[in-house]
Amino acid sequence: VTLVRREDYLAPAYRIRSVELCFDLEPAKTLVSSKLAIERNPQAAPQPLRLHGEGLTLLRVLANGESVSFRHEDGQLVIDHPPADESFTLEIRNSCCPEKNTELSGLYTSGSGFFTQCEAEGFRRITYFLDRPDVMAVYTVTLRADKAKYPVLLSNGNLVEQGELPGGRHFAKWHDPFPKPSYLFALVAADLVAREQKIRTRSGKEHLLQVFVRRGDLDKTEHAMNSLVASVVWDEARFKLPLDLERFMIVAVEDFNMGAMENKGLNIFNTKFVLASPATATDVDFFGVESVVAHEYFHNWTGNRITCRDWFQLSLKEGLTVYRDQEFSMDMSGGASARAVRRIEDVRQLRAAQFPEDAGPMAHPVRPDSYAEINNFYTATVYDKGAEVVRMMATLVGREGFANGMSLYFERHDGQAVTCDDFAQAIADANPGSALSVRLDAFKRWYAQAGTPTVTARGTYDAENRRYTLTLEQFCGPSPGQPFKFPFVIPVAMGLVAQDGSSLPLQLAGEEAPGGTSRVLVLEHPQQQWVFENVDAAPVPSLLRGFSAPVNLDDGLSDAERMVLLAHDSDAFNRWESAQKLALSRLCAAAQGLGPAALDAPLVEALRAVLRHPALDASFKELVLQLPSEGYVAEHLPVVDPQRVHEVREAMRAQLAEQLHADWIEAFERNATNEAYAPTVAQAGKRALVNMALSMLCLQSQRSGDPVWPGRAYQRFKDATNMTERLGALSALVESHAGLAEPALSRFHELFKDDALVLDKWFALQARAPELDGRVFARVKALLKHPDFSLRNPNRARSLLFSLTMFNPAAFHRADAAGYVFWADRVMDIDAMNPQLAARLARVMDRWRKLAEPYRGAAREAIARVAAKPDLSGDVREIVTRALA
Ligand code: HT7
Ligand code: ZN
Repeated sequence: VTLVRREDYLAPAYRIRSVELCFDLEPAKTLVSSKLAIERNPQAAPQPLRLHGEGLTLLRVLANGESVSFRHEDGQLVIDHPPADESFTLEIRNSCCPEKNTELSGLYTSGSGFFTQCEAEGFRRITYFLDRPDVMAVYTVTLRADKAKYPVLLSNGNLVEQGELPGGRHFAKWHDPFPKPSYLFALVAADLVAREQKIRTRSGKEHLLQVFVRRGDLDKTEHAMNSLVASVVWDEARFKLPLDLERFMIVAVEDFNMGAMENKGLNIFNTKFVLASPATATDVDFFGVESVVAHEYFHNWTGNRITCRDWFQLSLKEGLTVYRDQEFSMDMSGGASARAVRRIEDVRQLRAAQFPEDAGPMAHPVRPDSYAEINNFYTATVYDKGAEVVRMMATLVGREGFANGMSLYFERHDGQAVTCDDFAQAIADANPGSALSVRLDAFKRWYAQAGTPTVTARGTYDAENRRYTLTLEQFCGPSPGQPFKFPFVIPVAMGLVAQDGSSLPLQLAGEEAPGGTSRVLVLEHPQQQWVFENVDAAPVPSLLRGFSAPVNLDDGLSDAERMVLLAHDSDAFNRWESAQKLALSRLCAAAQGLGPAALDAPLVEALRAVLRHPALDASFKELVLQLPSEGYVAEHLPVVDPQRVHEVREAMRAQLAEQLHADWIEAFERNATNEAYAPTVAQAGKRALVNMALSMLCLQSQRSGDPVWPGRAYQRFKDATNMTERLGALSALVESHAGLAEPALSRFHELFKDDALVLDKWFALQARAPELDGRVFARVKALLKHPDFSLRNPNRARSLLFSLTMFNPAAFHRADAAGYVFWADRVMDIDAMNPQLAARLARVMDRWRKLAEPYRGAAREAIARVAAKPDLSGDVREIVTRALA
C-alpha cells in the first residue's frame, strides 16, 4: 500500500488557467478533445509536465500547435520538454468508454444517459489533466450527441450556444465563468425533463432553478425544489451568501456511489435524495432530500467558491458544510423541541458511525496525515466529527461571532484553494479575545488528533458554604500512529438542576452575580475545577448540554439523579441522554451476565411517564422510548457477543411491549392522524410514534398469540395513504414475524415493482428484520438471487448487503461464520465492478477485534481471505490491511 502524505504537499509546478473541452458522446467510445492554457509556476523548479490520466486511450498531443514527445509513467502522461514559454497551450485528444465504467467515477452511463462523477479523482478518467483541487481553471465545454437519445445536454455554468449537427446529432456549448478545480466539473447527456422555478435574490437578480429527472418522475420533484429555494433563502439570511449563478441545476441519476455531488451549478444527485412523493417516500426520505439538497447547495460557497488546497483538507468543505446543513435543518424544523430532536438525531448518527470509527483501525484525525486511496477518507470523521469541530468553534465565539468569522473567511479567501488552518484562523481573527482565539493552537488539536476523549465529571456539595465544586478531567487513549494525546479544548455547556427540577442560577467563585442558568465551561487541561457559589442544596449537574463536544461523558450520576434529569432538565438533549444512559447501563450489565435481562420497575415507570406525558412532542417521546441500538451497546462492552446483546435487547423490548401495552394503544390512537400529508417535524413525529406503537403491539401479539394487532397492522398497510404509514405497518408485521408479513410483502412488491427506490425499501426491510432461527440470513441469501436484485446498482446493493451487515448484527454475526463467508464473497464480487462501494462494505468488519470467540477468529479469517486476493483494488486493500494490522 503506497501512502500519500500531507507533509509532502508541494504547490503545482504548472497551472491550468482555462480549458476548452469537446465531447463526442457515444457509450462505447467517447472522444474527448481538450485545449489547455497552461502557465508555469515561477516559484517551482523547472521540471517535466505530468498530467494525471487513468484508463484512457491517448490519440494525440500538441504543444503550441506542434507535436511534442511524451511518455507514460506511474499512471501519468509525462511531457519532459514542454515549450519553454511562461505560458503555452496543450491540445490533447483521447477516448474513454463510458458504458464499461462500472466504477461510477469519471464519465459513465446510467440507464440511457451519460453522467459524470469527478470528486475526488474522477476527472483523470475522462481526460489528461492536473487533477488536483489547487489547480483552478475556467471551463468551456461543448457536448455533441445523438439528439433523439440525449435531448438534454448539460454542463457547468451558462449555456452559450446550441444547435443541430448532421446525422441526427446536436450540440450544446457551456461556459462556466468561475475558475474551478477539476473535481467540480460535470456533464450530463440524457433524456430528462425539468421542474423549473425562477427566484429573485436580495440583490434583485433573477435566477433559474431546475431539477432534472427521468420522464415520469416530475411529480416527485416538488419537495427537492422547495428545499432548494429554502436553502437559497436561508444562506442569504444567515450568512449573507447569495446564489452567484444565473442557473442552478440538479440532476437525478439512479446509479451513484454516494448521496450527491456539488459540481458548480450542476449538482448531480442520487435519485434517493431528489425523488419524494408521499406515496413513495417516508418522512425520513423527505428529510433526507431536504438536507442533501441544502448540503450540496451550501457547498457552492463552502467548497466551490473557497475550495480545498489538497484532499487532506477535505473537512474544510465537508465538516463546515455538514455543520451548515445541520443548522439549516434545525432552523427549518420549528420550535425548540423540534430542534432538539434534530440534534439528537445528528448525535445518534455521530455515535453510531464516527465514534466506532475513531476507536477502530480506520481511526484518523479530522485532517488525516496520510491515505492510500482518498475515496476511503470520505468518512464520518471528516464529515460528522468535522461538523462538530466547527460547531465547537461557533460555541466558543457565539452565533454572531461565527457569522463574522465566516465573513472574514470569504473576504480573505474567496476564489482560493485553502487549508483548515486558514478557516480556523479567520474565525479566531474575527473574534479577538474570544474563548477560541486565546487558545487557537490547542483548539486545532481537534484537527490533528484522532480518538474520542472521555470527560469524567465529579461534583461535591458543601452544604455549610452553599458551594458546589465540579471537577472535570479529560483523557484520550491512543489511536493508530498516535500513542499519546495532548489535551483537547472542550466546551462543556452545562447547568445545575435542583432536586425539584428547577434550573439553578450559576455563579462562579469570584463573580459578582449569577450568569444565567446555562453556561459554557472550557476544559483545556487534563483536570480542572469550577466552584459555584450560593447553591442552596445539592444539585444534579446537567453536563454537555446539546452535546457541546464530541466526547464520551462519564458523569458518575446515580440512577436517581438521572431520573431527575429525565423528568426535568430544561435541556431536551440531556433529558433524552439520561434515558439512554439508564437503559444502556441495564443492557450492558445484562449482556455481560452482571444483571437481569430486564428493565427495573422505576425505569419502566419513568419511560411510561414520558410516553404518557401531556406536553412532550411525539417525536421526542419516540426517541426516548427507543432502546440504544445493538451496535451502540456493543461499543460500550469490552468484549462483544452479538447474539447475547440481541437476546438481551429483544427481551427488554418485549418487556416494554408487554408492560406498556395500554400506553402503546393510547399512543397509537391518540397520534394517528388524518391530516393531509406534510413532511413536517410535527406530523413526522406523530407518525414515528404511531409506527413504534404498532410495532410494540404486534410484538406483544406475537408473544400472546392475539391476532388483533397484526390484523390491524395489515389493514393499515393496505389502506395507508402515505409511505411512512405503509412501511411502518409492514415493518411491524415483518419485525414481529407475523403470519401476515408474507402476504403483505408480496402485495408491496406487486404494488411497487416498478419503483426502484421503493423496491430498495422492500429489500432493506427484509434484511433488517430481527433474526429468528437463521431465517433472516437465509432470506437475504435467497434475495441475492431475486430477479430484481443487482450488485451493480449501489442503492440496491446497499439495501440488501449493508442492511444485513451494518444494521442487523444478530443475523450477520453467526456462530457458524456463514455471515462472514457471505460478506467476504460479496466484497470480492463488488470489488471487481466498483471498488469504492466494495471498500464501504469492507468497513463493516472494522470492529472485529472486539468480538468474542468464535466470532473473532472467524472474522479474522474472512478478512484475511479478502486480503489474500491478488487482484484486489487499492480501495479494499487499504481497508483490510488496516483491519488486520
Ligand atoms: N462532495 C461530495 C463527495 C462525493 C464523492 C466522493 C467520492 C466518490 C463519489 C462521490 N460522490 C460525491 C458529496 C458531498 O459531500 O456533498
Ligand atoms: Zn459535502
